[in-house]
Amino acid sequence: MTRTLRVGMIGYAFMGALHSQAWRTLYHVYDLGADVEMRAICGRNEEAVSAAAKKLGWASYETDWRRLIARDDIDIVDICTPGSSHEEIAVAALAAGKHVLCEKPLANTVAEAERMAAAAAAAPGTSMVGFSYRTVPAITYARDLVAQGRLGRIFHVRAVYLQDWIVDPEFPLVWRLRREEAGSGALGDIGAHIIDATQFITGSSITGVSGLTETFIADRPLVGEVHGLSATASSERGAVTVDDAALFHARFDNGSIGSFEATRFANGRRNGIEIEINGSLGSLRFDFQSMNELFVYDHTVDAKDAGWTRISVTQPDHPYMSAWWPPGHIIGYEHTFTHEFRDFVDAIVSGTPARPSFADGLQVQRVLDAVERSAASESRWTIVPE
Ligand code: SOE
Repeated sequence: MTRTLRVGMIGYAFMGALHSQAWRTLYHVYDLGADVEMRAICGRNEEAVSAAAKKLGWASYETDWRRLIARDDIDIVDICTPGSSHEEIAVAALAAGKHVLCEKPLANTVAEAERMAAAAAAAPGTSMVGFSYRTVPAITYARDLVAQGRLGRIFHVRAVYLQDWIVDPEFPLVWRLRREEAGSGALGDIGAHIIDATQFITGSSITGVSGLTETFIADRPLVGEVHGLSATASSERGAVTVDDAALFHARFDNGSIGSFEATRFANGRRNGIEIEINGSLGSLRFDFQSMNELFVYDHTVDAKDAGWTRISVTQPDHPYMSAWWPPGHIIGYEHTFTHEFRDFVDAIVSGTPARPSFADGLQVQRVLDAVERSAASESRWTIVPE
C-alpha cells in the first residue's frame, strides 16, 4: 500500500503561495515513493486563511499552528512564517514527531538555530531548511563541475544578490524591516542564499569574514492595512532596525577568498543573483535572470580557441530536468521549490538525512552572525586621511 504524506503549512503570503504551487505540482511531476496530500494551511486571520485554503488548494485550514501540529492527520509541517517563530514552531513540530521543512534563514539568531539543530538531531522526523536556489539546475550542475575538478584549485568566489523593493523611503515598515521579526535585513534574507549557494557549489565552508552593513532609510511609515502581498502605509512612523545592505569578504576552507553583496537598494535590480567562481583550470558564471544557462570557461583549451561556453541547462540529464520538458523548454523560479520538495520527500521515504539540513542552516546562521559582529566592530575599517 502506497504511503501518504499529509502536509500542513503555516503561512500564506508570498512563500505560502509559492510553496502551495510546489506541493500542488510535486505529485504530478515526480514518481515519488509516497502520495502527497495538501491537508491544511494555517494563518491567524480566519477570513484570509480560509480564502487562501480555497485559492491555494488546501483541504482545510487552522488559525493556530499548535492545533495544526497536534493533528494526527498531518505528517509534514512546512514553516513559511517570519524568522521570529521558526524555532518555537519547528521544535514543537519535531517533538510531535513531524517531518519539518523550514524556510530560510533557519532562525533569527545563532542560539535559536543551535536549539533547532539539536532538536532536529534528536527527533525521529526528517528536517530541511529551504535554501531553494541550490535546486536551480544550473547551480547544482555548477556544483557537479567543481566536484569533478573541472575548475581546478578555486581562487575566487564572487556573489551578489541585488533587489530594490524598498528603495521608496515611504515603503511601509513591514516585518522584514524589523529585527524582532526578521533577525536582520538584506543580510539574513538574501545574503543567506548566496552564502549557502556558494558553499554548496564549492563544497567548501566560509571560515572567516569582514563585513560592512548600512541602513539607508532610518524610519518608515508603519503598516496600515495588509491586502494579500501588499500593505498600505499609516500616518505613524517607526524605526528600521535591520540592514538595508550588507557587503562582506570571506575566506573559505579550500583556501579561496570571496566577495559578497546583498542589498535591497540596487535600483533596477528586482531579483538579481550573480555568482562567479574562478579556478586554476577555468571559471563558471551564473545569472539568475538567465537561470537556465551556465557560462563555463575552460582554461585548458588553447588560448586561440579559449572562450566562454554558454550551456543550456535543459537537457534531461542535467540535474532535476528529467521531470520537465524537452531540451530548450526552460523552467522558472517556482520549479526550484518542486525540486526542493522532491528532495525532501525522497529523504523522508528513504529514511536518509535531507540536505540542506538544520545543521547546514546553523552554519549559515553562524556566518550571518559573524558578518554582523564584524560590521559592528569595524575594527578593521581604515579611515582614508583627508
Ligand atoms: C525576499 O527577499 C524574497 O522573498 C526572499 O525571502 C526569498 O528567499 C527569495 O527567494 C526571493 O525574495
